[in-house]
Amino acid sequence: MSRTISGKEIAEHSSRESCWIIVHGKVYDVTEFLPEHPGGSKIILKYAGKDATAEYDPIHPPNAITDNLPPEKHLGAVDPATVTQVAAAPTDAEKARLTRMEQRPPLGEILSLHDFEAIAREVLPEKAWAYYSSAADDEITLRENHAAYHRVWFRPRILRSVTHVDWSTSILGHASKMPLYITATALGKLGHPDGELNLTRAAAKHGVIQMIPTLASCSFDEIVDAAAPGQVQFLQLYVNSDRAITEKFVRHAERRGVKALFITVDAPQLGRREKDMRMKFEAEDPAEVTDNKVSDKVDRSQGAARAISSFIDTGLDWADIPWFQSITTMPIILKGVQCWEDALLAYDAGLAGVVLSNHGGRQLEFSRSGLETLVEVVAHLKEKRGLTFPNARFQLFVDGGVRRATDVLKAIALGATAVGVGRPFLYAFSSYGQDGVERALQILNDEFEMSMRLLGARSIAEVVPEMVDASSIHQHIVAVPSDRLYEANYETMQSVRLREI
Ligand code: 173
Repeated sequence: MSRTISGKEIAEHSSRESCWIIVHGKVYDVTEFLPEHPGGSKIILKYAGKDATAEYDPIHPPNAITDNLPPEKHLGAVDPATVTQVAAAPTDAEKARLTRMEQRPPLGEILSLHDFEAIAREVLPEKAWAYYSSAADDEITLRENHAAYHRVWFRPRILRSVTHVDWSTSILGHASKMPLYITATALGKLGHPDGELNLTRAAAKHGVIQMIPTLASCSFDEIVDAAAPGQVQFLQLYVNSDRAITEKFVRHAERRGVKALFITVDAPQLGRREKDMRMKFEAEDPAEVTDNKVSDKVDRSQGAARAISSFIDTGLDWADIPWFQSITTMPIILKGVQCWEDALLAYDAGLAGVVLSNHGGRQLEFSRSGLETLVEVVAHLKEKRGLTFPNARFQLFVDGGVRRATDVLKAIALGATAVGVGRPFLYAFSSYGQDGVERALQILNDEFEMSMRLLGARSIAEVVPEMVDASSIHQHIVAVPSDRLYEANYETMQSVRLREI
């Protein structure tokens, strides 16, 4: 029974006892849903009796509210004549940000993936930058992910007639123009209104594969619908404690043509990302924050990510693997393996591969880089099972810290089938939309052409272990030369800010 409801009536329902909110012009009674909201009730109560659309959009797929609330809680449409749109006046900081956005350099001046990161830091909304760039604890693993690539050096070959070089490859049996894929990252709309669709569209144009995140801002179906005919997409899966939800999602994904299932296994609980956590804390009601007594109630554990991660099953276990194999025929890959022992278990369980990853340094601090793990996995799987890599039956992937085609080629030489790239594409679309992602892919493409020639490799098959010296890979303390990521992009960790009085 849909009716038109006045802003005045909605505003009367602004408490825990009766809580209505407006999302996209529709009015919902969320009173009973408050305790169930994965992000906690407090954030909803902040918008009780008001329009919550702007807060809702980046964090939820469009159908989240309609799927979760029973139809009788869908009260009707708001009468637009009765609500004065009190668009909050932009703060000075926001005005300055919008000016910086206007001042972005033209895309043609962007020469490397580092450049996107430097620009993103200037132009992203504060919350988006905090969420995307943050990593666990002291962000040592975040830095190590990139630094590990500095410890592998090339042994190029010469006089090999490199007029024609081809860096295309096959990932889990699917053609890819480059030995990399766009890996899953959550909450794309924090950075850009089109969110993950920027990635889908750019991936189609450049013939690379996108891994769809469980926690995308766009709905799964929107992302699949945006794909070009024949475009290959993989799915990253966070396993829900309610296995019926996971089963439905996986079956649906397979029906919709997704080609592989990457189960995230390194995030039973989210790491402490203090940059993200502080952001949320600072965004709380100032009255709560400034009153020391009340401030104890402020939940500091809730960054953008932690707020929506409570559904993830902490009980996930090796014993669950056969169940996944029973509900899908998609190849299954574990994402977040960090030692050879687990890679071996994955192989023995009949899985299609592993992503050697520490989740972009966002989970366990002092996890080693995927690149370092790759070296030990290749050695031990050879010793224990006689496997050689790359291997079509059991594929190794690496992600974290990749910024250059040379980084990718090092991982390929050491046995990876392909490498995942995440943040650089987030920074590219947050700063320039789809065009930014296309530019990033073009830059990588140009870097591949040059690097293959200089390496003396005419095809990916010719990028062999002998082309790299990885003898220092396990050396964690090395003299690192000056590095733009350290000096230009990374901030020092924020410390406590004194209150203004
Ligand atoms: O790294 C992340 O931020 C992430 O994977 C995540 C997990 C749960 C909710 C949102 C993001």
